[in-house]
Amino acid sequence: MAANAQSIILHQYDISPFSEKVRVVLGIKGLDWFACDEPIIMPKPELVALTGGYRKIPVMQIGADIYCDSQSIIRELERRFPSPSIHVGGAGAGWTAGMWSDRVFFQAAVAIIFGGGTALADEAFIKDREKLTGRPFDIEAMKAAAPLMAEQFRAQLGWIEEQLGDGRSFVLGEKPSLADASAFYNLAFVRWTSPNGVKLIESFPGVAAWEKRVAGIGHGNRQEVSREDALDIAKAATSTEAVKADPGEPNGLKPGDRVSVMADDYGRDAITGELVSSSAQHIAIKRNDPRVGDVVVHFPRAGFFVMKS
Ligand SMILES: N[C@@H](CCC(=O)N[C@@H](CS)C(=O)NCC(=O)O)C(=O)O
Repeated sequence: MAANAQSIILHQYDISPFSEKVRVVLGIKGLDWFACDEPIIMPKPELVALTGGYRKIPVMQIGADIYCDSQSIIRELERRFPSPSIHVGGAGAGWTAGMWSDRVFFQAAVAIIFGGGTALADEAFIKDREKLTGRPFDIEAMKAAAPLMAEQFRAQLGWIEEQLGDGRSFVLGEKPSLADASAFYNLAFVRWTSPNGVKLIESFPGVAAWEKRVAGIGHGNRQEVSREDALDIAKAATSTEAVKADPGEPNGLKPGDRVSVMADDYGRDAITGELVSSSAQHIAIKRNDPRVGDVVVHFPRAGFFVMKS
């Protein structure tokens, strides 16, 4: 069946580690979804038409609702498709594991991969990532730091090994959860790109066995959709997000306000629109683009700044 306004469309690329986190969640839930492959470097005109300037991967589209950042995507998948849940023993542990993996563990994995030399880092890629982070992508410095970062990566693999030490199958118990998807994707990234990193992973037998179990979950049922078709679906659809004020909003923001939203780490492009709904964990803003018409773009709150504009 072709993709339509109800389909899950994941704007992604295959060697994107954050996409792998979402793909494992799609696997845990056994969902049907469409992969819409995006370029690894800018320009990404179709993606930016949907998001209003957010360029990172992954982004999920369902009709005219556009979810930026893996946190926002997974939160929405859990809301729309609650069973089986990606939470085991309470949601906080999964989100907290996500924040650890996305920041500290990811930085150690990146240092191992690029400090060890990888074909991924050609000139165009390096220039693109310098623009993304606003900092030099200094391969020589990464090579010099690689031994130190190997210690960091190993120490964190060791935490996973300790967590699995009582013989459990998955990080939080007998069922796979967001904590597994989060801990796993950095290992997948290392496996795709870094033979030295793989040796570190395999020095932990419990981690290596768990990694195989998580890989065995799969990615649900994947089909492909083109970027043009994804844009046509957005243009023809209407957002399903209801207007909702948050009485606890700390800065008095309310529906109808014009706001800008930006990531607090890298890729800090501000996306501007009209606030539709917000809570402690999400903000949804409406914007218009000639190619896709009215869309509602969703972001997490943790890791993002919202400013009145
Ligand atoms: N906090 C974001 C991070 C996403 C991220 O850094 N994605 C990488 C690829 S996995 C990226 O977009 N790199 C730049 C690019 O692909 O243009 C999330 O959780 O989705």
